[in-house]
Amino acid sequence: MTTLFDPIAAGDIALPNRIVMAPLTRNRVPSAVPSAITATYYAQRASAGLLITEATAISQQGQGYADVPGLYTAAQIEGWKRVTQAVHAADGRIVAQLWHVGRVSHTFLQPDGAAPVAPSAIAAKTKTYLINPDGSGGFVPTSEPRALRLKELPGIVEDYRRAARAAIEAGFDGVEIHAANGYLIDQFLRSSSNHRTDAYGGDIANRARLLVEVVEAVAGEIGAGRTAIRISPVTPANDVSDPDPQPLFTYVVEQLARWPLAYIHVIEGATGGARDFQHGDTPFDYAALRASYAKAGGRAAWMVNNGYDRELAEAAVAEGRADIVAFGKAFIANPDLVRRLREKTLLNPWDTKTFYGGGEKGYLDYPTLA
Ligand code: 8OZ
Repeated sequence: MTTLFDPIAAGDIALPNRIVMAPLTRNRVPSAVPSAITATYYAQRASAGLLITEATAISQQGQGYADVPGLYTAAQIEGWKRVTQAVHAADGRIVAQLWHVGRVSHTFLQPDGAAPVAPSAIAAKTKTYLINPDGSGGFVPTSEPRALRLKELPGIVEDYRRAARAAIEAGFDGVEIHAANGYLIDQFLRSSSNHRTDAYGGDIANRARLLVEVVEAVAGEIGAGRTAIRISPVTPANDVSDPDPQPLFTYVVEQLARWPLAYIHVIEGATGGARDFQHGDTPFDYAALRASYAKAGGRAAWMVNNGYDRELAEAAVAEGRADIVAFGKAFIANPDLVRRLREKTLLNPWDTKTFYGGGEKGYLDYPTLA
């Protein structure tokens, strides 16, 4: 029987166990340049089968929150080198999550104070997080976006490609393309946020076109075996929805089967919320999604996430519903989560007050077992 503690190959990345640290935004990276505390935070958690970085902007236009990192300047690449070196010195593995927020942004963060960009000029009823000059933080409504022009889309794909190259230069073991949680790629996928009438809007193939082009560019640049992707078929995060997610995401995974990717990372239900969240009367069928991927020839590891505890994770892997399980909040509070799951010890509780912003408190000071 397969357990969480068995090794697995995720494409070209060899994982010593199947317990992965989920990407977690922490808003502790001023000027978007990772620092010594970023390196310590990830190195503390290096016993994970794999670390996925917090969402990391591929361009300034892709920035949507205060004090989140980027991968588009030389200083950012140098900052990430400290992180990957510290993780590798601690025998860990780490991939960078590549992020363009699309409309989930604020003019305050955009180049020249411009409007954030989106598939269509439809504002998200959601908030972003900004930090005031005095250091205090707060959530504010996102700005009105403008629709991307057709001729701008190759430039967005190019920004993903360049960021993937930068990730390899910074020493990462691979990248995870963030196509979840109502950010740019997901805004194109879902019909609530994509009202385009060109080749990137309308039917499913058109709405998935940007995703497919980004995967093709990134996999072509750094190798499919170092390229992964995260999707969230039903999440309402950041005000996206689609009345018919099953055929949409079936098409997406059938397309993803074209490349021997590292892993497919699926958020089940509402991100950080109910696992059984659904639109209308039909529950989303994750087993059918995985079967469609396999039927199309997909061989990447299948990673699941959202509200897993030890029992649920053990069962998912033992019963073959997943190859790998990503843990979020539990990894914030338990740097030695792998050991604690193995030894079935109690977990430290997390402190929601220190999730976003601040310094070492709630970041570097969670205790490990003696
Ligand atoms: C929490 C706060 C800010 C951003 C996501 C990148 O949901 C995020 C995020 C989460 O994917």
